[in-house]
Amino acid sequence: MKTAILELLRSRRGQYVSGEELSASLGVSRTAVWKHIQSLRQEGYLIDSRPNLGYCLQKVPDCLFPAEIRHYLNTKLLGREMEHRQRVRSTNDLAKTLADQGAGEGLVVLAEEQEGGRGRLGRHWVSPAGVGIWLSVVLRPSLAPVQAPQLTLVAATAVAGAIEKATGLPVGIKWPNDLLVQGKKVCGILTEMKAEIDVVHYVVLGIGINANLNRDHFPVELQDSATSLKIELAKEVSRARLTALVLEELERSYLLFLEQGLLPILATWKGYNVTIGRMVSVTSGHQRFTGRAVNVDQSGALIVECTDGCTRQFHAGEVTLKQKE
Ligand code: BT5
Repeated sequence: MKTAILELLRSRRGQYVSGEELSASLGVSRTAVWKHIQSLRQEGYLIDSRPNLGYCLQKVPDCLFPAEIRHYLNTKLLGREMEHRQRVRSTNDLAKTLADQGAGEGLVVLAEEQEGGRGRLGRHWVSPAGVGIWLSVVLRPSLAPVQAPQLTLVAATAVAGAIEKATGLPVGIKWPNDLLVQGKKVCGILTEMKAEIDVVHYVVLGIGINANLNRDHFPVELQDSATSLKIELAKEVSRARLTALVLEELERSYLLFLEQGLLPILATWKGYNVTIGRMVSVTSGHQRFTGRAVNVDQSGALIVECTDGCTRQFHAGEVTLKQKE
């Protein structure tokens, strides 16, 4: 009902809609309308009310409420169901709990703040309140578990496209899961799955986008390596609009991947590549290799011609780009 009231006010933005009209067209009492208006105000919607005129929506908050995202969203699968929280430990953790309880493919979990946002290998992901896009998507692809990491490349390509469309900023992808703007990390992706030897039960794709963070939201040690869209654009972005765009691009890339495999995704991925052709060092397990990254193959693995003369294939790992020669 609250969403219906919001939509009606939104469709007449800047105009006053009488309590009488709201209650008649939605089939609830005027007291109920008033209670929902109060609740919307508590969520940050600026709604003016005037005697004899009614209610007027003046400002919507910049938040990740499902109603705000749906307003822009044009998907069939992703975001049909959404769970929003003000604060969670990690959206990936909540998404996994919900997936364990049977959540369907396409569920999106969003949070304004993460207290225990995670990167790969248990690393911390800085996720302050009200300024980032911290979300996780539940997928149930019929894939072999070894193919699941390919979804990281699918997601990276989709998010890079969404950010470029929304902001015009040039985005680079550092294999496998970092999105960079001006060489600094603006987004990270964490792909986790529940699987048995030969079957994936579900994949949770966690996406963290530094949308409106200021420099001082980052701890000092990250201030030279991390950035946000706001820092790069010198203005804020609409998080709800960007989230909708991310989900649309992700759905398109995911369905293409399921239908045609990684090849068409890789073609787009290569347009964002900042890894191939560069001298890199790759940490994989406890080992570290140095060499020239020469390709990403059809399985999504990074191929490196190492300085010891061996060509190696990495399915996972941490890549550091060396200074350009
Ligand atoms: C990642 O790991 O880049 C994956 C980040 C995924 C975050 C999303 S948010 C929604 C979902 N829920 C979660 O709990 N996680 C996902 P990795 O490649 O391991 O990079 C982690 C490293 O990036 C850290 O060790 C820091 O050096 C750096 N870092 C941490 N927070 C950052 C931030 N907000 N922006 C840029 N760099 C950051």
